[in-house]
Amino acid sequence: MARKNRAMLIGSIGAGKSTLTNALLGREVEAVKTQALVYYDWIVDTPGEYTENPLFYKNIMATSLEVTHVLFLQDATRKKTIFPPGFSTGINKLPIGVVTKSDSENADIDSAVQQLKRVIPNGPIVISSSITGKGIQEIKDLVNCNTMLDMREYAETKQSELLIFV
Ligand SMILES: Nc1nc2c(ncn2[C@@H]2O[C@H](COP(=O)(O)OP(=O)(O)OP(=O)(O)O)[C@@H](O)[C@H]2O)c(=O)[nH]1
Ligand SMILES: [Mg+2]
Repeated sequence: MARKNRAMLIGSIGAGKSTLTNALLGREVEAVKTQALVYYDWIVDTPGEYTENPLFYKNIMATSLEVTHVLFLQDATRKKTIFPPGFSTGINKLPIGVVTKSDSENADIDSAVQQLKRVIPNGPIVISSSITGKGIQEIKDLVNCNTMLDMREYAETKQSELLIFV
């Protein structure tokens, strides 16, 4: 499918960025540790170090200029978020919050959603699993939206429990 919109994935080491990249693109390979920026079709996958170490924030900002959307991944099995509060407001691109690993028996989805609401004061949040495929279509559809209003209308029309609009 031809896409003009592009997404950059950010989040902690092991949050599931590369596994989600594969799920979004239908690639049947196992993710290995990401060492540098990787460009696949309409996705830019980043190393978790970019989000964990503020010294790399300038790289996130510079790379965001190449995309239309930034996906903020929060691992549902992690108690804490490594994103600073309001982080999405410092990046002038359409934000999408993504809760990853919702399939895990250790997942605390409500807590992950609460964490993301603090990171993304305005925007959609999708509850996902790259293993079961939950939320994958919703993420693709949101990346096809061109404005915050489009994303909001999509979330309202979809009426899915996997999709929250803050
Ligand atoms: N249960 C479950 N495990 C997942 C899911 N997505 C990723 N994982 C596991 O989480 C681990 C890390 O996944 P990666 O995709 O490599 O994480 P990453 O964010 O790319 O990590 P870095 O490249 O180091 O920043 C792997 O063992 C994956 O199998 C998921 O949806 N459910
Ligand atoms: Mg990776």
